[in-house]
Amino acid sequence: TRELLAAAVDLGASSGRVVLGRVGPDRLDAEVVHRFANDPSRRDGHLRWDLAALEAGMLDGLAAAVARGRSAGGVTSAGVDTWAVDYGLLDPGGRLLADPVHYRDERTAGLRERLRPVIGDEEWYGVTGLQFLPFNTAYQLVAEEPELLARAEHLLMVPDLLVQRLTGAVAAERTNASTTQLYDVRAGRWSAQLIDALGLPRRLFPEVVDPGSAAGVLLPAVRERTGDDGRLTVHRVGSHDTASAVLAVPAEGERFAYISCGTWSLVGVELDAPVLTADSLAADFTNETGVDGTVRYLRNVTGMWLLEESRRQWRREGDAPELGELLAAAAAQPARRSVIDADDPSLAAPGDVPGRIRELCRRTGQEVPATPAAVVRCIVDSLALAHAETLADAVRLSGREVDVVHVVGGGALNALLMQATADACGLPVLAGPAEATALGNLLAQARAAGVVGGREHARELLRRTQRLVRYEPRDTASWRPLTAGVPVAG
Ligand code: LRH
Repeated sequence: TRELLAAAVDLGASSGRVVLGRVGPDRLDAEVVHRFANDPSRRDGHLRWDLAALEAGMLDGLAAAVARGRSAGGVTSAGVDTWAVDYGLLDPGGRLLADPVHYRDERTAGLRERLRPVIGDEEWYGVTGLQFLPFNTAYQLVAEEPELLARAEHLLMVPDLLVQRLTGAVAAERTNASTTQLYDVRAGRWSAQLIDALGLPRRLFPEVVDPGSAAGVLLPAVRERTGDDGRLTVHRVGSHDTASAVLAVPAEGERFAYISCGTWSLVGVELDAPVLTADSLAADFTNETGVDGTVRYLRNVTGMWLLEESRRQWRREGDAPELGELLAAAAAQPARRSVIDADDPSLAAPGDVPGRIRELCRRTGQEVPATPAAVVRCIVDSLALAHAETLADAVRLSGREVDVVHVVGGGALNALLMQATADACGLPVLAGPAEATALGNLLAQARAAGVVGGREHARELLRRTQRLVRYEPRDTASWRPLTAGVPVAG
């Protein structure tokens, strides 16, 4: 039988990994061969990603994958996925003009309101179907330094930038282009109308290409650095990490919801066509493009960011409990003592998240969590509630009925959060795989190689090969009153 040996480069907001995958008609094995930190920092007035460091991590990882794969027949394919929305600008020689600015930078503050008279909400939503996240690419471009825009020949999203470093190819992978708020979701191309309305140069936006297409072989210098002998081809995958994650949801049929639970919790359903109704706009649901042109109908919930950033704060304060320890201590705390709006804007920027959570509890007249364990309990309960409310909205707005909630991503390993989510949703949760983004990345490559068939086949393969944990809803009734009465900050 045919098998594919492929590398998935998968970058998250706080770390990156390169996974060596072996995919065949009856197997899907993935091994992390390299992990590296992703440490954005403030430079030249903005919070920025360090692209050179990410590129170095990617190259080290590819070298490790190539070395490891040599005895097994050789790595013949690679793909790159990262978070969405962020981009870099290239000069006509293909050089990066500045490190990409992080979506959590404050440069887009207030832009949604300022741009309303230029492009109305209905018009914008009608074309793109995209939720109005404060950091959408369109807002970032309006906030961009005019001098850089004038010098730029092309804009590339972060995964496309990394593919350009590997192959020299310049193109916009479709799933990630759909997160820019400049992409026409029904026509399946850049919206010249929106680009012109914002006064952006049309030349910036390269050809849109599909997951599964070949980007090219490695540049000579990259070949040398990674040890590839010329056999490896870089393929486009669902380069938006969430597109890759949802491809790797091990669902059967269509009566399912998913939560891609990492730094963000992306909560929704998979549809064939976008929902562009006034109710959907009012609920700020998004219609992102998936692999195969599916629609990810979802809303962003502030996910494990709250836990990640709290732990960074505790480390800064010199008190750094292990994650396992923290969760065990949180499990021993009384449930739902204090529940906050996880999506409160005050929690979005890096900094003292535990302090801000305490402030929200104080403002809403709830018990103020005094210890890290109590803060973590508050985070878990608040996320479970946000999961349930968003899921109910997704079902109501799309008309899609669901029997099960699939949770993929690192959060699937958090048993406390999974049980609370099952309880709050009143539905069984099927948790796993945790490495869904990397697996979805590999599966898109396996399809390009003809080793895996359609989406159904990919998911069936996942069900056969991945270990899933089932959480039955237990303590559902006590969530109901809270759902109606959760104190809204303000
Ligand atoms: C998750 C994610 C999400 C986007 C956000 C910027 O990693 O890609 O889908 O909304 O990051």
